[in-house]
Amino acid sequence: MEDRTYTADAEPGDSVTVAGWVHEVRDLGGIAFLILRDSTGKIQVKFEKDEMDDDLVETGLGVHRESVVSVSGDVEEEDRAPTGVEIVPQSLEVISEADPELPLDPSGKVDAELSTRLDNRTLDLRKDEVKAVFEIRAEIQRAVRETFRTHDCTEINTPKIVATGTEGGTELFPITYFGEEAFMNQSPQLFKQLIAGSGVERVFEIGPIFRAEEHNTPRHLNEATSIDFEGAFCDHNDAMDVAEDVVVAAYEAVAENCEEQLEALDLAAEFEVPDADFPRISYEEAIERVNATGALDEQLVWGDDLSTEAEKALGDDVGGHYFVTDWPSEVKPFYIMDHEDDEQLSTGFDLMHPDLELVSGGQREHRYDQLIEGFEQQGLNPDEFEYYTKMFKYGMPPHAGWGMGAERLVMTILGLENIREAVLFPRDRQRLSP
Ligand code: AMO
Repeated sequence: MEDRTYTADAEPGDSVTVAGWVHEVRDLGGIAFLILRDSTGKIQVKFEKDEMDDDLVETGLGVHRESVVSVSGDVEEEDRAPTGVEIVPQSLEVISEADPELPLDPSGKVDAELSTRLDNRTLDLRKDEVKAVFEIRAEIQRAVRETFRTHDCTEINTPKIVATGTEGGTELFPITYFGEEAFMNQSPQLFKQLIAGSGVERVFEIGPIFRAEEHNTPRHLNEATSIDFEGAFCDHNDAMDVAEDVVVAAYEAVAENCEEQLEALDLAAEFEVPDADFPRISYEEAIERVNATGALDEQLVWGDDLSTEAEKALGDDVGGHYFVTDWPSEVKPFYIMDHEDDEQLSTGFDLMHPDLELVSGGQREHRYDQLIEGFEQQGLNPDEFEYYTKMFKYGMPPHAGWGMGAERLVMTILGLENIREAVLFPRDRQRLSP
């Protein structure tokens, strides 16, 4: 829109045209106010009924909340106005009139259920504290990208329609691809490895992953955003160092650049950047610590995966961010390498905060014969993965990497109770639109 001024830039003495949404109309009798909101803030428009054109007053005060209007007028200093300035209007145009019956109250005075909010995301995002989550998410993604660059990583984009899954056959969404069965990709896992082995060496991707999870929980989505790292000539310890850097950089960026958003979320006073050097606890120690808490009915034994209850007990015991390392080989996927001196132990690791899994990764099996063996041990047919395995015959360096859920990162940074709060349009068991 030509010659439009953002409300935050309106200075006393200026003649401006502002445009945005009608936040509120307050009629006090002889004087009335229309509060106009745009992406930069709010401004008060003053109507002195006796001194103004009747049509202008009638249009300005008759307009429904959340209608889109533009107002032209003079900006004046006014100490009593919420932002210290107000506009004395000369003209007002109703660009898009809103229905007086709103499905939710964007002023936030009336609470709405999460499902109502998600059904009406456009209106929901008009609330400062909701908009703040997505502005922070954008800042986190910016900081993550920049941190990867400091680690010499190249950003890549890999296919989301694939012929095979990698993270266990039960969680795949099948689709029809020109008459043949295909799947939505669960992870860029195999592609990022193929690129790390190409000579590009260090790569990252921020993109969608699709999981046909049976769970309908506050921590699972059926479409999530995965932040993936893969580095040639890296081992699992190097990969953990990169994960730690990315997480700390995300917190730092929020602390430095999102003060206003933290205020809107009422988090400004308590927000803390975690110290790097997250503890690295072995799986063996983790199960001993869980057992020692006495929180579980049955003691964990070597080889058990950590259940939600076990993760909760461990999170309560350790607190903050910590890695669980040296998992039993059998609970980790075929592409994770075992320790050289102990085949029962893998180089796989998870990063937890404090009972939510944020990251999983490890060093990869880059030796062709061992890789094929791994497929067979996991009951997978290596022939179906020939496009992947054959590249291990042409010079594959040792490499390591990880995947981090972007929504889980936002969720833990902001202490959100439900992962859906961190997604504009979540996909879950009940929700396929909007
Ligand atoms: P994994 O399956 O553990 O590992 O996924 C990595 C991270 O992605 C996030 N995540 C999810 N977030 C929300 N909803 C889901 N349904 C969901 N599933 C996963 C979690 C999890 O820690 N290929 C490996 C990674 C690697 O080794 O590089 C993988 O996908 O935060």
